[in-house]
Amino acid sequence: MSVERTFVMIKPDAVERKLVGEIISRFERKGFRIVALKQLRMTREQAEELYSPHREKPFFKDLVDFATRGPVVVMIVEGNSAVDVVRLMIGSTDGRKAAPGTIRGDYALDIQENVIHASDSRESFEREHRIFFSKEELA
Ligand code: FUP
Repeated sequence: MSVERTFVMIKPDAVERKLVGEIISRFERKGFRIVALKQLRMTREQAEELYSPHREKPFFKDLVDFATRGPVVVMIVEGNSAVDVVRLMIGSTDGRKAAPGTIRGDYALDIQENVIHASDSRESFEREHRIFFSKEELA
């Protein structure tokens, strides 16, 4: 087991629905440490960089519109195997197919408005967290 970090973003739909506390609680109760946390409104440039692997997909513009329509909460979460364990906790991309007990399985019914994002690899974490956090913020 290795202690590592992952990047998590609570999306505008979940902030609108006042699910922020509930979602952060799940990570804390699991045993993760919240290393850094803030609420902000993403710029289009930040959203385009976050979703840059999907730049050529037909849903890219819609996704950026959605991600920038209101505030999001971004955080860095730390603990044993954080990348893989947090991905298990958030569930499958499509809320209709995500297993009950996962965050998307419990709170989402849509593939785009699916409540939460988490890095899918250590490489993604390295790229994604730098969009929102400076070195000084990673205490
Ligand atoms: P995930 O890693 O589970 O967030 O899913 P992906 O990296 O496959 O997709 C990134 C985001 O694109 C998802 F959160 C939702 C969005 N998406 C769509 O809006 N439409 C699609 O058909 C597929 C993904």
